[in-house]
Amino acid sequence: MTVDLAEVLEFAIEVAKAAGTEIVKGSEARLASSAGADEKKNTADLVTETDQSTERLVRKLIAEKYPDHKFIGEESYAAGDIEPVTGAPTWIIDPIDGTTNFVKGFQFVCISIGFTVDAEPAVGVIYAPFMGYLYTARKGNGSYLTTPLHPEPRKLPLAPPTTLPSLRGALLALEWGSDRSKDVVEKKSRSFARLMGDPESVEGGLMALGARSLGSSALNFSHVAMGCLDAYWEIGCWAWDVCAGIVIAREAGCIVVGSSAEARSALMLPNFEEHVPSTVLTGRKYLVVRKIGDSAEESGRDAQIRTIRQMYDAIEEWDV
Ligand code: LIP
Repeated sequence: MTVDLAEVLEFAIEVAKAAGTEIVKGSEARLASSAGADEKKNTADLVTETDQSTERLVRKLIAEKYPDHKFIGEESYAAGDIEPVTGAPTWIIDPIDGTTNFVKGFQFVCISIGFTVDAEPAVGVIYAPFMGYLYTARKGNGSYLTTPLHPEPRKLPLAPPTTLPSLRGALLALEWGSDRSKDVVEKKSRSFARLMGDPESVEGGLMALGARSLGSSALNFSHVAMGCLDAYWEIGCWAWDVCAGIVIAREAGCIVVGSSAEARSALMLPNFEEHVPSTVLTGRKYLVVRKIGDSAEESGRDAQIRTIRQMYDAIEEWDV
């Protein structure tokens, strides 16, 4: 099946806008009725009627336009419709990424629409309707952002990439996620402590400049693509949380890798991005580092690889 990726992107933007309208409408209805949210896995993993209605809308629009394409969505998966990622053209959707934010009325909420060909993310659209931020990317064609303040698409990253000589200058995205079991919370806490801690008193401390938790994996990827976050690490996300973000980040010159073991073996290869196993999309472990500028001491690409190594030296992983 041949796929016109430019057409897919245009259509994905239309779908994202329709989904955005549904999300805003859902939010207004919630505020008027003070509706609650249902728990999925536990009290830190929520779903609302708007997650479900938005996914139904998106799924219907895609099925009408591309009846032969496969569909993987967070809420369809939760309802037992479990499709694996194969080589077929596939839409991978999170109707609301940032459901906790949605429930609380915190603005970092988006629809994330990814599209894969040969199991590789090829098109990504992320639309944050409360902020009016629209991120778009197509493999090989760069990634772009439009906002209410700048309605003309701007190429990402938004400014020429600066150097990043050490983690001390890095603003990181780190999330608590929804798995709060003892082993996971302890490994995460120790990892956070090393990334953020002062080496004078924290063993292995890298003392990063700061950390943010936007509460949306897709928006964390997008902010690294913009260049305003330096890196984002999380374990536990699903393909629908990251598919669109992977395209947007890679097209903005970021490096996206999976687990530490995968990243370390891939980094040994000369053109490693071509060799990064396609399990990155579904591997549940993600590290993304922004495009970095060249310095007199090292190329931007070497600085990205060094940053990945430094972060993975500080991080303790676990099996999901
Ligand atoms: C969320 C992610 C977030 C992660 C949460 C959750 P949801 O997605 O985007 O980064 O920390 O565990 O997976 O549930 O809002 O679609």
